[in-house]
Amino acid sequence: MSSPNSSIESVLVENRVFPPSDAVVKAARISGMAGYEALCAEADKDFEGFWARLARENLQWTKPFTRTLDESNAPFFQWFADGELNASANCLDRHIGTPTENKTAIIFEADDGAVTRITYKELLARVSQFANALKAHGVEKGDRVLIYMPMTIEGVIAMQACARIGATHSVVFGGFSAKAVHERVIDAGAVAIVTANYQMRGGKELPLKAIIDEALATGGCDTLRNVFVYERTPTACNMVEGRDKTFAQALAGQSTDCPPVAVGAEHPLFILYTSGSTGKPKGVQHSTGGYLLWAKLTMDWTFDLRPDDIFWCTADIGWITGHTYVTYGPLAAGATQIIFEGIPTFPNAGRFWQMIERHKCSIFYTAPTAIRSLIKAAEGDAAVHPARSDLSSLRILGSVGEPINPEAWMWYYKHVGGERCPIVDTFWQTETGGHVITPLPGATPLVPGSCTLPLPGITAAIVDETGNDVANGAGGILVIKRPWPSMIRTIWNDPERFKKSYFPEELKGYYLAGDGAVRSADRGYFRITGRIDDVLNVSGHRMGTMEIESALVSKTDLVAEAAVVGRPDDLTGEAICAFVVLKRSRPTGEEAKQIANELRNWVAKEIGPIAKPKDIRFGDNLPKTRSGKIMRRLLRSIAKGEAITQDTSTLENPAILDQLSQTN
Ligand code: 6R9
Repeated sequence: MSSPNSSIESVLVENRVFPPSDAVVKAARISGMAGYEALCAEADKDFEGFWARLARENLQWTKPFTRTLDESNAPFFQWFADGELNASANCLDRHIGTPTENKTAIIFEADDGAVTRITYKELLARVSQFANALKAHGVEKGDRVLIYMPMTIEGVIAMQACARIGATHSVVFGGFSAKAVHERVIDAGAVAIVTANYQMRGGKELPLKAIIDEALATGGCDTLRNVFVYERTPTACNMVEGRDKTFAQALAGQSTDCPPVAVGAEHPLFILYTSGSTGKPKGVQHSTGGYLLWAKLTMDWTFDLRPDDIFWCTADIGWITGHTYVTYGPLAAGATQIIFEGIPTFPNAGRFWQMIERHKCSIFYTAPTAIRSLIKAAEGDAAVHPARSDLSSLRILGSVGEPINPEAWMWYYKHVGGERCPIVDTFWQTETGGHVITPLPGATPLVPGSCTLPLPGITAAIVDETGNDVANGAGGILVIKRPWPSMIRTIWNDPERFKKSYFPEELKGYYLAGDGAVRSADRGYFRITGRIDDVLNVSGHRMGTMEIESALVSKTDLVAEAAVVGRPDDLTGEAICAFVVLKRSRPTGEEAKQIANELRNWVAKEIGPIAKPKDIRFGDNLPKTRSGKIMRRLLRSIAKGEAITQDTSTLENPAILDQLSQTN
């Protein structure tokens, strides 16, 4: 863990404050700071009673729980453990027999603009039918199913169908490589894969099934029996006899009625792989009860959801944001939501704004990186400026994935929200399951660039390296002191790594988020200053530096050694910069460019295109201490183009710094 203070150099003083209007406060579910404080006080006074009340009010239990929190095997906390429920029943069946049953659950807009709508009742029928297809192919409660799907209604159906029969899904983002899929099939011990022949993005037809074929051809996937292929486009794909079935084949003759399987509250609803500070991605395991409670509750709290809202979270189901705020939260809350297959810049960079107008979106939730790229596009071309679209349906805006810089915040507030819509800057992680630090739209005065205050019951704090609280205004390590219902339960197959990564002994048993943060001196508001471990955040996507390094050095014919660091980037937040020592002499000029390209493509093949380094620099060696440790702090300075001011006296080979400063 590097010193959090290094990332707090740019402490900005932000004086602008945007309190919610009286009308917004009055209409809100959690109304004003008094409403927020009342919930915090309730959690303070009776922590378990607070969560028990909310779990009873927000979820339908087939067997009520009698015990709220079990801390006896900390940090493997258990919530509502003797209760039973089904997540899919809590998202779908609960609405049947209520006016919501005929409400539109999903408005799907395809890449080419075609729109499909599906009601709750229809969605339940389709989820049930697919669940029956899974069962007919031997998928059982407790089995793992890997999902590699485009953003479609069928992606949500696949996830919900797994939940319905108690199978644990593991969604892999459609941009990940065959190698990444292969590793995840093996680590999760998946018995089935749900995929599509192709996906449509920006007018292009991109293969998905071919990547699955490549992954499975690698061998070693002994648990895998079936591959289900949704035919997204009419183009044929390779089908393996006995193993592969199209959706049409699998669904033929299956009933649209499938009773949900009750599972214990701690039953793993899903595993989602995310990057950590070692080369191997971590399978973050989430529960059913606590996770679902959070998904539902934060729809109500953070988004102040109302029955007539049209909710749109632009995240892909391959990320945690797509799990909680596409597949589970909106459905559990009975919302109408928009799902978009394509990309924000096709057919032009006004697509998001045009879609908000077209579907009368009222709550819009996206990532700073998307906002920044759309600002750039709008500034260059008035035709794609949000002012060209009628955005009056909007009432709340959200941001997630990385810190939002105050300039982007102000633009979002002004040009998208018409200075009328609160922005909820939601801080959370794959591991937290849902929002943990965020403004509440009808309560919290907003400060650009700050995620403001923890949700009620979330004991977020900033501490030093020994776990002691630091004063407001001083930077430190972000922790959460007490467990909460939707927290990560373990790392699949690696409980030791779970303990070490998230509950290091020196931090008194607190949950370590892995981010640095600072609280403002006046309001005590949190501002996230970035990761303090070897995790990068590029366009809101998490990537481990070690993961990229391992990919580079796995090109054994060429690469001897590699070190990867992040550097700030105006558009993507952070950019990946790789320093590489080749097994041959150091290339320069055209040759260096060519090899750099070859290595970029190699990384895309090993991990996925999102992991491609932006800069690759070659050296005869890397800057190392006499004991052989790579001095990453120096590399970070070089990547930023800064003059080296650090002490280089322990450096074995100072001449190397000049070499590495040269770009290709
Ligand atoms: C939900 C999600 C988690 C990391 C997290 C932090 C960064 C997310 C943020 C934010 C500042 C916000 N992050 N939201 N930083 N402000 N509102 O993104 O999960 O992919 O696991 O990433 O993203 O660094 O630790 P995940």
